[in-house]
Amino acid sequence: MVVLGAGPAGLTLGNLLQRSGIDCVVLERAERAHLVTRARAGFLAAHTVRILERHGLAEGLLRYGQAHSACEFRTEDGRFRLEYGGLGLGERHTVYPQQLLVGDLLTRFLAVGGRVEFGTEAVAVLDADTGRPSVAVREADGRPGRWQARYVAGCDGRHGAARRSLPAGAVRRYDCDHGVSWLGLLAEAPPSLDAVGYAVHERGFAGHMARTSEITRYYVQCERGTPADAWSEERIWEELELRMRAKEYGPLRRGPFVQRSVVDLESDVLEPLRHGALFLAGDAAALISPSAAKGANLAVLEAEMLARALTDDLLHGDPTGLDTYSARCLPYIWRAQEFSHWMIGLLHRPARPGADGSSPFHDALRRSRLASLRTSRSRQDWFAEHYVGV
Ligand code: RFL
Repeated sequence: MVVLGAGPAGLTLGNLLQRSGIDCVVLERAERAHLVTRARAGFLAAHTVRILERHGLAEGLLRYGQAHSACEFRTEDGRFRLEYGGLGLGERHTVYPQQLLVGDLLTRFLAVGGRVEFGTEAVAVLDADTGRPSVAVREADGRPGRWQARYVAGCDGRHGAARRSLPAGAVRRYDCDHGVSWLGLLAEAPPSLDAVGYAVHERGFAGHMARTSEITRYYVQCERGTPADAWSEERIWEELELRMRAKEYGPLRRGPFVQRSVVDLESDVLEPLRHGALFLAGDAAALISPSAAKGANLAVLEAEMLARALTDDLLHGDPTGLDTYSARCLPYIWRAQEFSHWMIGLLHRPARPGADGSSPFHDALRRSRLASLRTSRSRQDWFAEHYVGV
């Protein structure tokens, strides 16, 4: 079994296969040091924690992760707080930086005899529609190489080789560009509030999310095409304080920004998540905008489903799970996409003044959507269930 990519999807899958006694190698383009320092996600759903716990992969996050169960909306109509841990299914997030989770998964995988080829870039998946697929790679020393396997798992993200290797017409891609961009920042500063902060402002969205007691993620909506280094630190803090209405609700705790990137909010889903012997999981299967923190959670869910299906096939000769893998994953993916899309509409003023959907009418709809979330208990329960659930 060859797994492309050592992110949450590939490493969860690798761990589960290796423990079932299925020989597998993970091919990873990056070096190990890069993997375990690459900050991305942080909010893990209760279901994700249960999966990782079930397979003995949750030690680090249970020890160091922080339970999180509230969010605060700040808008032109005032602020309100949702204690979502007491709503819906009564579940909470565990905040645990993705790079720490990846580091834990990697350590466990290597400890059970798993093999990761770092610095090895998959170039193409070949002959996926035959019984003898292979992966053409560029080895760490630059030389070409080839790996043969019974099955290949494409867990190498949206720009990986798995997607590129799909022949035209083999899968259908549903995609959406939400027309919104965020400047994503990691500040070396303690969180400023004990909740996720979502600010809707006429100048654009701003977000606050705890990562650890010393690191906080912030987002500032920016114009499409803005370079990540376009704004000075001072300007970013001023913009954040303005949009988060710090004068009314309290100052932000400042610190240097240790990472910046611009994220264009885009989503897509491939259907089906299989082409012959090539299976897709995680961002390679479906890209989801970070507006509702679903990507890493879906990656772990799909990895568990794929691991079970591969185990049934390879150890027990039962291909049913592989045959139904795509159809079983897609409802979860679409449900997460629908909620993320709804969140984008909740948090942003219409993106392109004058373009379709950017009318005062739509702005008023957004305010009404926030008002019903503020006042309707059934709406709050619905929100909580989808916000923490997968
Ligand atoms: P990853 O993590 O991108 O890992 C893919 C791996 O494949 C490697 N790779 C290759 N290796 C070999 N050959 C090739 N040709 C290769 N091409 C790529 C890469 O080096 C990499 O190591 O995909 P995976 O495993 O599917 O996991 C998906 C998640 O990483 C992603 O969905 C989340 O980070 C999304 N996301 C969030 N998800 C959450 O569940 N909760 C959050 O709070 C959350 N916050 C976020 C996020 C994503 C963000 N960005 C980067 C847009 C916050 C941000 C800013």
